[in-house]
Amino acid sequence: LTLNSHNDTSKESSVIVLNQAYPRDHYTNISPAILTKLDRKLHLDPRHPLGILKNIIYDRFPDYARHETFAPVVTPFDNFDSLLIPANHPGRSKHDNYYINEQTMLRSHSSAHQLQVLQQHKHTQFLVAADVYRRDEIDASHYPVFHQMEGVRLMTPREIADGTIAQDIERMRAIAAQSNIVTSDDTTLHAGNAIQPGHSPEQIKMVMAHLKASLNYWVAGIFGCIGQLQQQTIPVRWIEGSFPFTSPSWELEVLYQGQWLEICGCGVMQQRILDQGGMGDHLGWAVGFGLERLAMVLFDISDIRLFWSQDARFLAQFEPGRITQFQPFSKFPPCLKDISFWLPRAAAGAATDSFTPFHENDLMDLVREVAQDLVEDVKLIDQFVHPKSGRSSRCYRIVYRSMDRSVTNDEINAIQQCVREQAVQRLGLELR
Ligand code: FA5
Ligand code: MG
Repeated sequence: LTLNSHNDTSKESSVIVLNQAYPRDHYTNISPAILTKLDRKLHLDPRHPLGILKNIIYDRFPDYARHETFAPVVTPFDNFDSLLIPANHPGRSKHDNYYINEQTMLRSHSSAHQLQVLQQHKHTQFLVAADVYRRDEIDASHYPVFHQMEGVRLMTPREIADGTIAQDIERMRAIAAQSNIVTSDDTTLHAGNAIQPGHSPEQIKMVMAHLKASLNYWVAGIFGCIGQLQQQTIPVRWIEGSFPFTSPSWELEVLYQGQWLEICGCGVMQQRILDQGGMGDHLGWAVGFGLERLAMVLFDISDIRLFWSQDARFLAQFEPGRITQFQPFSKFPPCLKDISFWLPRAAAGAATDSFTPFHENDLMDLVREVAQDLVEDVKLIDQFVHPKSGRSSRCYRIVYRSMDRSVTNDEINAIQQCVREQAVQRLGLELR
């Protein structure tokens, strides 16, 4: 275990990210485990399932400009303000994001590049593929690094009026209609998911129709061929959503193997963003796809950690341009360990049920850092409040399992011991 090196680096006054030194401050929470992911760039490998899926999306939208090498280091302005995300929005929290320092962070979504591309390139249609970073829970479908593809399509009022856009919609609809996806075409909008003041309802109807036709066309391209193989239809539904940077907004879900799978968020771009990007004479839509969740069902990959595997038994199974089913190599036995602790005491004088500084993602990140990819799942299994002291107790079950070998009990005991020590030192937890 190399946790000592972590203790040392966290005391240094700067942190090195992609060969550049940044001063640490009270915001710094980027961990050494995350730093090792920054140069993997899985989406740039055409033989990797994420690169294969990315290229399939590219092929479906051949006229869109492509950006896929923007550095993941951005400012909170890029990630939030440029998208009209308000200063007090909970999504900015240190608990949910990796900050290098107060002025610098790892992007949490590919939307962080929308404004920059508009301003610098003036593209009217573009895609941005990116690795994105979020502090989150630990299980088979969550990983602190994942990949997104942003899509943006702008159009002028003239193109809307003269039939250019209508023609494009018809072209895509005709092709999607030949596939076996079944999509709801409900365009009712509820209160709070409104057309922006200043947009004419007739124009927005066309922007929305183009957005839906484009995404249905794309989903038909991927799921349609799989459905044909299996002789079944693929239901797709549009759920109203909410994003500060689009209005109206939706999320697109696909029914696959009995589950509705959320594959993207999307909507009509806020006109203020287009104005700031120097493209205010256009209207537009934007979409953000999550690549992992889609790749997991398409390629039959059951654990999100596998994408990071450097084992040839994983990597050698895929070939550029093709969606093929992953044949899992044997599953190795898990090793379960529980950790029970009292939460830090509430500040003196505060009510007993008052806010305590413990945040679950701090524990998740700590376990990831110590155990790296040996941790498969962390779940809260018990909690109670002591009737006399009023203190809160929690118990989490940690499932350790390697994807490519058997682990020894001694090895896991050492990791668990390290998790326990770090939980005391860094999170102020009192072990039970
Ligand atoms: C966004 O990130 C918005 N930027 C999407 C967007 C773009 C909306 C443009 C409007 C216009 P969200 O947090 O819901 O939204 O993530 C988008 C997609 O990323 C989800 O649909 C899901 O497929 C994927 N995703 C989100 N969180 C995770 C996660 N922890 N692990 C894997 N995939 C995730
Ligand atoms: Mg969402």
